[in-house]
Amino acid sequence: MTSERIDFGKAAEFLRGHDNYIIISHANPDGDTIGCATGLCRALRKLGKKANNICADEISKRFDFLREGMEPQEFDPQTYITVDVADRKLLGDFDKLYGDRIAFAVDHHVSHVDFAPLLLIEPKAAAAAQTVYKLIKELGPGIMDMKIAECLYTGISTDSGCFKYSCATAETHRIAAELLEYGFDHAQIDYVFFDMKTKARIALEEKIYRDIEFFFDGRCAVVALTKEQLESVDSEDSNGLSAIPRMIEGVEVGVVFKQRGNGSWKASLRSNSHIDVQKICGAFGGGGHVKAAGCSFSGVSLDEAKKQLTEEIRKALEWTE
Ligand SMILES: [Mn+2]
Repeated sequence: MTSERIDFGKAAEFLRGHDNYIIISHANPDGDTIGCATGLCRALRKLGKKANNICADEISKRFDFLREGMEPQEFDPQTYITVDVADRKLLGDFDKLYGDRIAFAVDHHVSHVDFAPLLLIEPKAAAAAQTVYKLIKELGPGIMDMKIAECLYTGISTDSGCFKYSCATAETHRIAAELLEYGFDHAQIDYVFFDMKTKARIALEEKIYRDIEFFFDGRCAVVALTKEQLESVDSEDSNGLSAIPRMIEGVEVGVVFKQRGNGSWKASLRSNSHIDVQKICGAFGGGGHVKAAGCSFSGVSLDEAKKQLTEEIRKALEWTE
Protein backbone atom coordinates (compact mmCIF):
# COMPACT_ATOMS: atom_id res chain seq x y z
CA MET A 1 0.00 0.00 0.00
CA THR A 2 1.26 3.47 -0.80
CA SER A 3 0.31 6.41 1.34
CA GLU A 4 -0.21 9.95 0.12
CA ARG A 5 -0.04 13.04 2.28
CA ILE A 6 -2.86 15.34 1.24
CA ASP A 7 -3.69 18.96 2.07
CA PHE A 8 -6.79 20.34 3.77
CA GLY A 9 -8.55 21.04 0.46
CA LYS A 10 -8.15 17.44 -0.72
CA ALA A 11 -9.08 16.09 2.71
CA ALA A 12 -12.30 18.11 2.75
CA GLU A 13 -13.05 16.92 -0.77
CA PHE A 14 -12.58 13.33 0.41
CA LEU A 15 -15.00 13.83 3.29
CA ARG A 16 -17.62 15.42 1.04
CA GLY A 17 -17.24 12.65 -1.52
CA HIS A 18 -17.76 9.70 0.84
CA ASP A 19 -20.35 8.55 3.34
CA ASN A 20 -21.18 6.04 6.09
CA TYR A 21 -18.20 6.87 8.24
CA ILE A 22 -16.66 4.94 11.07
CA ILE A 23 -14.23 7.16 12.96
CA ILE A 24 -11.83 5.15 15.10
CA SER A 25 -9.91 6.37 18.15
CA HIS A 26 -6.77 4.76 19.50
CA ALA A 27 -6.97 2.21 22.28
CA ASN A 28 -6.46 3.50 25.82
CA PRO A 29 -8.20 6.66 24.61
CA ASP A 30 -7.22 10.18 25.69
CA GLY A 31 -8.91 13.56 25.33
CA ASP A 32 -7.39 14.23 21.94
CA THR A 33 -8.49 11.07 20.18
CA ILE A 34 -11.99 11.25 21.73
CA GLY A 35 -12.31 15.00 21.12
CA CYS A 36 -11.32 14.51 17.46
CA ALA A 37 -13.63 11.55 16.94
CA THR A 38 -16.69 13.16 18.53
CA GLY A 39 -16.00 16.55 16.91
CA LEU A 40 -15.50 15.08 13.44
CA CYS A 41 -18.49 12.77 13.84
CA ARG A 42 -20.71 15.73 14.70
CA ALA A 43 -19.34 17.72 11.76
CA LEU A 44 -19.95 14.88 9.29
CA ARG A 45 -23.50 14.42 10.54
CA LYS A 46 -24.11 18.14 10.06
CA LEU A 47 -22.85 17.70 6.52
CA GLY A 48 -25.67 15.19 6.05
CA LYS A 49 -23.46 12.12 6.31
CA LYS A 50 -23.92 9.01 8.40
CA ALA A 51 -21.15 8.69 10.98
CA ASN A 52 -20.31 6.83 14.17
CA ASN A 53 -17.22 6.83 16.33
CA ILE A 54 -15.75 3.77 17.97
CA CYS A 55 -12.84 2.72 20.19
CA ALA A 56 -11.52 -0.72 21.11
CA ASP A 57 -11.28 0.22 24.79
CA GLU A 58 -13.78 1.56 27.24
CA ILE A 59 -14.14 5.34 27.17
CA SER A 60 -13.90 7.12 30.51
CA LYS A 61 -17.06 8.70 31.90
CA ARG A 62 -15.15 11.97 32.00
CA PHE A 63 -15.75 12.19 28.25
CA ASP A 64 -19.52 11.66 28.48
CA PHE A 65 -20.26 15.36 27.99
CA LEU A 66 -18.60 15.26 24.56
CA ARG A 67 -20.89 12.45 23.45
CA GLU A 68 -24.08 14.09 24.71
CA GLY A 69 -26.94 13.59 22.27
CA MET A 70 -24.83 11.46 19.93
CA GLU A 71 -26.87 8.32 19.50
CA PRO A 72 -25.21 5.66 17.32
CA GLN A 73 -26.62 5.72 13.78
CA GLU A 74 -27.72 2.69 11.77
CA PHE A 75 -25.95 2.20 8.44
CA ASP A 76 -23.63 -0.07 6.51
CA PRO A 77 -20.10 1.16 7.24
CA GLN A 78 -18.18 2.24 4.14
CA THR A 79 -15.47 4.70 5.07
CA TYR A 80 -13.05 4.12 7.91
CA ILE A 81 -11.10 7.03 9.36
CA THR A 82 -8.64 7.18 12.26
CA VAL A 83 -7.94 10.24 14.40
CA ASP A 84 -4.82 10.77 16.52
CA VAL A 85 -3.62 7.23 15.74
CA ALA A 86 0.16 7.15 15.17
CA ASP A 87 0.39 3.48 14.27
CA ARG A 88 -2.26 0.89 13.41
CA LYS A 89 -1.05 -1.21 16.35
CA LEU A 90 -2.47 1.52 18.60
CA LEU A 91 -5.96 0.59 17.42
CA GLY A 92 -5.66 -2.20 19.98
CA ASP A 93 -8.17 -5.01 19.41
CA PHE A 94 -9.57 -3.07 16.45
CA ASP A 95 -6.34 -3.41 14.45
CA LYS A 96 -7.26 -6.93 13.34
CA LEU A 97 -10.82 -5.90 12.50
CA TYR A 98 -10.25 -2.57 10.77
CA GLY A 99 -6.49 -1.98 10.39
CA ASP A 100 -6.51 -2.94 6.69
CA ARG A 101 -9.61 -0.91 5.88
CA ILE A 102 -8.58 2.58 7.00
CA ALA A 103 -9.08 4.96 4.07
CA PHE A 104 -7.94 8.17 5.70
CA ALA A 105 -5.89 9.06 8.79
CA VAL A 106 -5.72 12.42 10.55
CA ASP A 107 -2.79 12.66 12.94
CA HIS A 108 -0.15 14.90 14.50
CA HIS A 109 2.56 12.44 15.60
CA VAL A 110 6.07 12.94 14.20
CA SER A 111 6.45 9.19 14.59
CA HIS A 112 3.37 8.40 12.45
CA VAL A 113 3.78 5.02 10.76
CA ASP A 114 1.77 5.18 7.53
CA PHE A 115 -1.12 2.70 7.39
CA ALA A 116 -3.78 4.57 5.42
CA PRO A 117 -3.71 5.47 1.70
CA LEU A 118 -4.61 9.10 2.48
CA LEU A 119 -2.99 11.03 5.31
CA LEU A 120 -3.54 14.46 6.77
CA ILE A 121 -0.69 14.97 9.20
CA GLU A 122 0.58 18.07 10.96
CA PRO A 123 3.56 16.95 13.00
CA LYS A 124 3.92 20.35 14.66
CA ALA A 125 0.33 20.52 15.91
CA ALA A 126 0.00 20.25 19.70
CA ALA A 127 -3.05 18.03 19.21
CA ALA A 128 -4.72 16.22 16.33
CA ALA A 129 -7.75 18.31 17.32
CA GLN A 130 -5.96 21.36 15.87
CA THR A 131 -5.78 19.59 12.52
CA VAL A 132 -9.39 18.43 12.77
CA TYR A 133 -10.40 22.03 13.53
CA LYS A 134 -8.76 23.28 10.33
CA LEU A 135 -10.30 20.40 8.38
CA ILE A 136 -13.81 21.18 9.64
CA LYS A 137 -13.33 24.84 8.76
CA GLU A 138 -12.31 23.73 5.28
CA LEU A 139 -15.63 21.88 4.98
CA GLY A 140 -17.30 25.26 4.85
CA PRO A 141 -19.10 27.81 7.01
CA GLY A 142 -21.96 26.79 9.24
CA ILE A 143 -20.52 23.44 10.27
CA MET A 144 -18.63 24.46 13.40
CA ASP A 145 -20.81 24.94 16.47
CA MET A 146 -20.52 25.07 20.25
CA LYS A 147 -20.62 21.30 20.74
CA ILE A 148 -17.95 20.64 18.10
CA ALA A 149 -15.83 23.46 19.53
CA GLU A 150 -16.09 21.87 22.97
CA CYS A 151 -14.88 18.52 21.60
CA LEU A 152 -11.89 20.08 19.84
CA TYR A 153 -10.99 22.32 22.76
CA THR A 154 -10.89 19.24 25.00
CA GLY A 155 -8.47 17.58 22.57
CA ILE A 156 -6.18 20.58 22.39
CA SER A 157 -6.23 21.35 26.10
CA THR A 158 -5.61 17.78 27.25
CA ASP A 159 -2.82 17.09 24.73
CA SER A 160 -1.01 20.35 25.50
CA GLY A 161 -1.16 19.89 29.28
CA CYS A 162 -3.64 22.77 29.52
CA PHE A 163 -1.44 24.84 27.18
CA LYS A 164 1.61 24.34 29.40
CA TYR A 165 3.80 22.13 27.20
CA SER A 166 6.22 23.56 24.68
CA CYS A 167 4.08 22.09 21.88
CA ALA A 168 1.44 24.77 22.66
CA THR A 169 2.37 27.28 19.95
CA ALA A 170 0.90 30.61 18.95
CA GLU A 171 -1.30 28.69 16.51
CA THR A 172 -2.52 26.43 19.31
CA HIS A 173 -3.62 29.49 21.28
CA ARG A 174 -5.17 31.13 18.21
CA ILE A 175 -7.24 28.04 17.44
CA ALA A 176 -8.27 27.73 21.10
CA ALA A 177 -9.28 31.40 21.06
CA GLU A 178 -11.43 30.84 17.97
CA LEU A 179 -13.05 27.84 19.66
CA LEU A 180 -13.77 29.84 22.83
CA GLU A 181 -15.85 32.24 20.71
CA TYR A 182 -18.49 29.48 20.62
CA GLY A 183 -19.11 30.01 24.30
CA PHE A 184 -18.78 26.63 26.04
CA ASP A 185 -17.60 26.28 29.64
CA HIS A 186 -13.85 25.82 29.15
CA ALA A 187 -13.08 26.37 32.84
CA GLN A 188 -15.20 23.32 33.69
CA ILE A 189 -13.37 21.20 31.10
CA ASP A 190 -9.97 22.20 32.44
CA TYR A 191 -11.12 21.62 36.01
CA VAL A 192 -12.26 18.08 35.19
CA PHE A 193 -9.10 17.13 33.31
CA PHE A 194 -6.45 18.99 35.28
CA ASP A 195 -7.57 19.80 38.82
CA MET A 196 -10.20 17.27 39.83
CA LYS A 197 -8.89 14.16 41.54
CA THR A 198 -10.64 11.20 43.08
CA LYS A 199 -10.11 10.54 46.79
CA ALA A 200 -8.33 7.31 45.89
CA ARG A 201 -5.90 9.24 43.73
CA ILE A 202 -5.20 11.74 46.51
CA ALA A 203 -4.53 8.86 48.90
CA LEU A 204 -2.06 7.38 46.42
CA GLU A 205 -0.33 10.73 45.95
CA GLU A 206 -0.13 11.12 49.73
CA LYS A 207 1.73 7.82 49.83
CA ILE A 208 4.10 8.94 47.08
CA TYR A 209 4.96 12.22 48.85
CA ARG A 210 5.49 10.41 52.14
CA ASP A 211 7.73 7.67 50.77
CA ILE A 212 9.79 9.53 48.24
CA GLU A 213 13.54 8.95 48.65
CA PHE A 214 16.20 11.36 47.51
CA PHE A 215 19.60 10.51 46.11
CA PHE A 216 22.65 12.50 45.07
CA ASP A 217 21.92 15.74 46.93
CA GLY A 218 18.30 15.73 45.88
CA ARG A 219 19.06 15.52 42.18
CA CYS A 220 17.26 12.17 41.91
CA ALA A 221 13.95 11.21 43.56
CA VAL A 222 12.64 7.64 43.70
CA VAL A 223 9.41 6.11 44.89
CA ALA A 224 7.87 2.64 44.54
CA LEU A 225 4.22 1.65 44.32
CA THR A 226 3.11 -1.88 45.01
CA LYS A 227 0.58 -3.78 42.94
CA GLU A 228 -2.01 -3.34 45.71
CA GLN A 229 -1.44 0.40 45.90
CA LEU A 230 -1.80 0.74 42.14
CA GLU A 231 -4.96 -1.34 42.19
CA SER A 232 -6.53 1.09 44.66
CA VAL A 233 -7.20 3.49 41.77
CA ASP A 234 -8.64 2.84 38.31
CA SER A 235 -6.39 3.12 35.30
CA GLU A 236 -7.21 6.72 34.36
CA ASP A 237 -6.51 7.72 37.96
CA SER A 238 -3.00 6.42 37.63
CA ASN A 239 -2.19 8.79 34.75
CA GLY A 240 0.69 11.12 35.42
CA LEU A 241 1.95 9.44 38.57
CA SER A 242 5.38 9.03 36.99
CA ALA A 243 5.70 12.80 36.67
CA ILE A 244 5.30 13.48 40.41
CA PRO A 245 8.90 13.06 41.69
CA ARG A 246 10.16 15.35 38.95
CA MET A 247 7.93 18.18 40.19
CA ILE A 248 10.17 18.66 43.21
CA GLU A 249 12.60 21.54 42.95
CA GLY A 250 16.16 20.42 42.30
CA VAL A 251 15.17 16.96 41.05
CA GLU A 252 16.73 16.21 37.69
CA VAL A 253 15.65 12.59 37.39
CA GLY A 254 12.40 11.32 38.88
CA VAL A 255 11.74 7.58 39.13
CA VAL A 256 8.52 5.75 39.91
CA PHE A 257 8.74 1.98 40.33
CA LYS A 258 5.46 0.19 39.68
CA GLN A 259 4.99 -3.42 40.65
CA ARG A 260 3.54 -5.62 37.94
CA GLY A 261 1.17 -8.55 38.35
CA ASN A 262 4.04 -11.04 37.99
CA GLY A 263 6.02 -9.31 40.72
CA SER A 264 8.48 -7.59 38.38
CA TRP A 265 9.11 -3.85 38.69
CA LYS A 266 8.60 -1.35 35.91
CA ALA A 267 10.59 1.86 36.38
CA SER A 268 9.33 5.07 34.77
CA LEU A 269 11.95 7.80 34.54
CA ARG A 270 11.37 11.48 33.89
CA SER A 271 14.13 13.98 33.27
CA ASN A 272 13.97 17.64 34.08
CA SER A 273 17.35 18.54 32.73
CA HIS A 274 19.62 17.46 29.92
CA ILE A 275 19.92 13.98 31.44
CA ASP A 276 18.95 11.45 28.78
CA VAL A 277 16.76 8.91 30.60
CA GLN A 278 16.27 6.92 27.41
CA LYS A 279 19.97 6.09 27.56
CA ILE A 280 19.77 5.13 31.25
CA CYS A 281 16.81 2.83 30.57
CA GLY A 282 18.59 1.44 27.53
CA ALA A 283 21.22 -0.04 29.87
CA PHE A 284 18.42 -2.25 31.23
CA GLY A 285 16.84 -3.12 27.91
CA GLY A 286 14.23 -0.37 28.08
CA GLY A 287 13.67 2.78 26.06
CA GLY A 288 11.40 5.71 25.29
CA HIS A 289 12.22 9.37 24.82
CA VAL A 290 15.07 11.57 26.04
CA LYS A 291 12.97 13.07 28.84
CA ALA A 292 10.59 10.17 29.51
CA ALA A 293 11.57 6.52 29.40
CA GLY A 294 11.06 3.20 31.14
CA CYS A 295 12.62 -0.17 31.83
CA SER A 296 11.75 -3.35 33.70
CA PHE A 297 13.42 -5.41 36.40
CA SER A 298 12.41 -8.99 36.92
CA GLY A 299 13.91 -11.66 39.14
CA VAL A 300 15.46 -9.06 41.45
CA SER A 301 14.21 -7.45 44.65
CA LEU A 302 13.02 -3.85 44.65
CA ASP A 303 16.11 -2.87 46.65
CA GLU A 304 18.38 -4.47 44.10
CA ALA A 305 16.53 -2.84 41.18
CA LYS A 306 16.80 0.53 42.92
CA LYS A 307 20.50 0.00 43.52
CA GLN A 308 21.21 -0.89 39.90
CA LEU A 309 19.13 1.93 38.47
CA THR A 310 20.38 4.68 40.79
CA GLU A 311 23.94 3.59 40.03
CA GLU A 312 23.28 4.23 36.34
CA ILE A 313 21.63 7.57 37.19
CA ARG A 314 24.62 8.53 39.35
CA LYS A 315 26.92 8.00 36.38
CA ALA A 316 24.72 10.14 34.15
CA LEU A 317 24.63 12.93 36.74
CA GLU A 318 28.40 12.78 37.20
CA TRP A 319 28.97 13.12 33.49
CA THR A 320 27.12 16.37 33.46
CA GLU A 321 28.51 17.94 36.60
MN1 LIG B 1 -2.86 13.57 20.27
